Amino acid sequence: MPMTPKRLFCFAVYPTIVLVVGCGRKADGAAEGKAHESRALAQGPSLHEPCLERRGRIERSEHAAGEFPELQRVFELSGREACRAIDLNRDGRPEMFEYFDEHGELRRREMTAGDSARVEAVDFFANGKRIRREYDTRGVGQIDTRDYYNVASGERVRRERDADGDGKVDQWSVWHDGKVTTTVDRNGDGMPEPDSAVTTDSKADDFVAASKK
Ligand SMILES: [Ca+2]
Ligand SMILES: [Ca+2]
Repeated sequence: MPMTPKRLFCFAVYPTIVLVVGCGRKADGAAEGKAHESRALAQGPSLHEPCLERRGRIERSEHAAGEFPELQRVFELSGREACRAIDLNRDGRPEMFEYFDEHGELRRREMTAGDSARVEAVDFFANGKRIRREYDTRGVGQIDTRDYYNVASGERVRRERDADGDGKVDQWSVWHDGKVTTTVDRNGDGMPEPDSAVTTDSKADDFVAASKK
């Protein structure tokens, strides 16, 4: 399932809204640098890092109705919280996983896709600040898109994307002044064609389709 603006919104602002509105597909009305680098983005097959599968003590919180756990926190024997699984839409299954480093700082956040357990986006953090987001926009268990963030401002600054899924970057986007400029590699030489540059409003987080070669 493609990443929609609504799902992206849920993912982006979850920490402040999760316990207020929830996110997901529930039908009850709940809110659901090196710019020209062409290295491979592939990973997988599973992008999920074990959380509930880990050895440790699991602490559950129950929501008001008492039917499903909203939050399952996994603690190591040392007492440190290793990760947590969050059921955003209260359908009994977690849509989000968060992982913490030895200092208790958030280091990784996964978001699953719709009705499946497949991970479709992963945020990476350093000292609690997001530095990168990776997407599996094709739903095949491989990262095809990476966004990079300005740590100080929290704003996204650039994107590398393998739109045709051959493992090589073929699109480069740069955010600037509320706009985003994207260039593409049409001829497969690993470099963007200068006349391919397109600048659009950056409000919508649409993924640019692959160019024909
Ligand atoms: Ca759920
Ligand atoms: Ca490619």
